[in-house]
Order: sequence, then C-alpha cells, then structure tokens
Amino acid sequence: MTDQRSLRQEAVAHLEAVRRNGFTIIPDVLTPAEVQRYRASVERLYATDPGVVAKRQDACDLFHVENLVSKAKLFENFFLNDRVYPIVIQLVGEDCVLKDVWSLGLPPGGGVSGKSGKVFGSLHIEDPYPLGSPVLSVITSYPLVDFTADNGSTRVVPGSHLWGRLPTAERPESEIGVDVRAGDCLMFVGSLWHATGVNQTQQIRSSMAACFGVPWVKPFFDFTRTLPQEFVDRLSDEQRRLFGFLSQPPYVERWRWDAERGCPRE
Ligand SMILES: O=C(O)CCC(=O)C(=O)O
Repeated sequence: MTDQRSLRQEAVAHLEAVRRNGFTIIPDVLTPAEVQRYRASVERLYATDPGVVAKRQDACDLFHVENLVSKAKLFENFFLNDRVYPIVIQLVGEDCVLKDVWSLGLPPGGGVSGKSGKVFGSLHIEDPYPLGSPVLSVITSYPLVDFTADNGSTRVVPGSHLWGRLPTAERPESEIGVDVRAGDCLMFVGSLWHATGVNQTQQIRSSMAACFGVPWVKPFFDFTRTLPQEFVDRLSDEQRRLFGFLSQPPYVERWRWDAERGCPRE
C-alpha cells in the first residue's frame, strides 16, 4: 500500500469518527522533539506574554495565549500538519479560514478562566448556533504534555454535535474525559459540547490549538490586522485565504480592489 493510500484511508476513518462522535484523535502528528520545542516556547509565553499576564488574577487562572501565530516563527505552520489539515478541509470546506490560533495552559490546582471572558471549564460549543450540519468549525488541539484524568483532559459529550441545542449547566451522564498523548491531535467539531477538565497535578497542562471555520461566520480574531507585516509579505495564496484576507469586505471601492489577494490593487 502506498503512503498516499494509507493516508487517505486514515483520513476517511477519522472523518467517519468525527461525523459520528463529533471528535477523533490523530496519533503521533508531532515528533517528541517538536513537542519539546513547542512546549518550551508556549511555557515561556505563559510567563512573559502581556496578554496572559493581563488576563490572570490568581494562580488557578488559565494561561491563555491569543494570536499564537504572531508570537514566533515557530508557530506559523503547526496547524497545517499534513495528516490533520486535509481532514479539516473535508469537514469545513476548501474555502475555510482560521478563526483563531492559541495556546492554553491549565495550571496546577485548577483551570478557571480569569479575565479572559471565556468559561473553558463549563460545557460550551465554539459555534454561534448549535447546528449539526453543515459543520461550521473544527478545533484541532495539540497537547504538549499527555492529557490525563489527573491533569484535566478535555471533556466531551460524544454525539452532542448532532443534538442541535446549547449545553446547559447540567452535565450529561454521557460526558467523558478524552486522554490524548503529547504529539497527538485531538480534533472536534465546533458544535460538540466540550470543556476543559480540572488539573489536579503540580505540572501545567500545556497545549496549542487552532480553530478553522467557514468564511461566512465571523472569526474570533482578525488576523488581517494583526499579523506582523514581514509574515504577511511571505504568505502563500492559501495562507492569505486561511488568515481571512479573501473573506474581508473590500475597504476601497471595487474598481480598486484585488479580490484575488484581498487587498487594494497596487
Ligand atoms: O483544552 C481543552 O481541554 C479544551 C479547550 C476548550 O474548551 C476550547 O478550546 O474551547
């Protein structure tokens, strides 16, 4: 069997799992060396990023790095992993955009949201409406330490992406914790009921993630106005689309607008 063929078969199995359960785990997408490099960098950001510091009030608050992609060259591409991204495209469409790219650290003893305004520990969905179909968004989460019941593995309610309703404070009996190893990718659709667990260990539960969505739902973040210019200058056409340059409305009259590049004509 060729590598391409086995990759296609792997992708089909993951697609089926996501459509049925709302989530899947794609094993070993990062090498141990990559995991160590990413982990060291995100944990440095937990201590130094002004946004993380501004949002935390006490030791139990999350380390939440927003706009991770602009923090270092190291983070520019991890979400385009060639065993993950093709599955995303199948689910959300070839015109999908990045809604956000971030890192989440669950601190020892907790994992509440601090001043970020988002309650990660309660069951929630990423989409504005709880639609089972079409898929509006897909989250790809890359644990940088093993996620276990002890350190607060991600909680999900299998099949809830098809229920067409929002979670309430009541936690369904079918809720489970998903143990995922460092280097794997946990993928779930944005309509799946999910939450962070509680970290009862002494080590930060570090991860990085990207959310992809359809271009006609407002993303969480406007990358067109926040990416460093030297990165924008290097973007491929596909990256320009992913970062939303092609889905923004023209901000000059149409005769001056380059729809192919999502910017005014030279
Ligand atoms: O990292 C996790 O365990 C879940 C993260 C989450 O709830 C989210 O990204 O909305």
